[in-house]
Amino acid sequence: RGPAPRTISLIGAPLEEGAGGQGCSMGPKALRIAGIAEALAAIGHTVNDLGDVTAQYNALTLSGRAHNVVEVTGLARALADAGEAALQKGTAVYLGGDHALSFGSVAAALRHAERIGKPLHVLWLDAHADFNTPQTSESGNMHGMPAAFFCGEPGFDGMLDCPKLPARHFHLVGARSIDPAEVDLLEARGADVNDMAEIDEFGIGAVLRRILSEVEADDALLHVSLDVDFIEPDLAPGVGTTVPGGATVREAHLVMELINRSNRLLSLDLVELNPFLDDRGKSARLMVELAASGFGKRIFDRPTQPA
Ligand code: 4U7
Ligand code: MN
Ligand code: MN
Ligand code: MN
Repeated sequence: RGPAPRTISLIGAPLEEGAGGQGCSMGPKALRIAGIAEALAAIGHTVNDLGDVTAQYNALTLSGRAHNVVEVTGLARALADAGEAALQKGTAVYLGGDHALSFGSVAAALRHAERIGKPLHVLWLDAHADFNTPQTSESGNMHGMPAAFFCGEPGFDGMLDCPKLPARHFHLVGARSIDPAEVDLLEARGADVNDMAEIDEFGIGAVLRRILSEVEADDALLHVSLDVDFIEPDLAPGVGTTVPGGATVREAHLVMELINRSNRLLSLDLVELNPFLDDRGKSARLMVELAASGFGKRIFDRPTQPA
């Protein structure tokens, strides 16, 4: 007996202009080769792969430091529209692409939640907070900015339209590399920051149960954003921004299994996979396994590896 069947749309977002180096544009293809559609279908879900979105570029400049704002905005707008349409039919899984695609995927979730009159919470599984603005960013890389955007920080005028997420609905888990300006902003706005020390102290299950109980109490929908660098670099090397001290395979699985049990998942980002840096598809396959756990694949369904 599996989970209740869902209609899941896979939407490729081959964005790499938000990251500091190239390679994330190959992420959607690598996730498809690693079997994302097959893994979700095997659980009993109906899976429609909508292919990759096509960006429409328009002139735009932001003041401060923000590289490739035209490319990021073009992709994010197309993704927000495609995602919004997909959410009317069920669940969306975004195949990244660097983390700047979440400007679009979270915009879609916020528009959908507003339309059906429910609050949204966002679970951000990441070594980083991605809470910089063009004014605070040292790197200018827009994959470090989406959370500041959708929580309503200034500096993103003209990019795309969506309702704002209250910062207390932004739940960061796995953090271990936050810039000083981000620390101040997160604190000032009341975001829910759960760093690796808290995971070590209380266990990731306790942290997730507390977050999911807040989602339940709000009768809210949940968008989950999974950055490859949430995981320990040796276990998931296919990412450009590794930080030691990440989640283990079992911790990451438990998070996804608890998300499945919560039955609140609206949409999921699989982001920052850089196949150019990966070790024989290892990180791509792990991301697919984690996504499957989020949609009800059970722990005793795992294959035994041949010697
Ligand atoms: B990722 C950084 F300075 N904070 O803004 C920045 F440390 O999507 C990193 O989480 C951002 O991988 C990392 O450039 C973005 C840096
Ligand atoms: Mn990130
Ligand atoms: Mn990160
Ligand atoms: Mn990264």
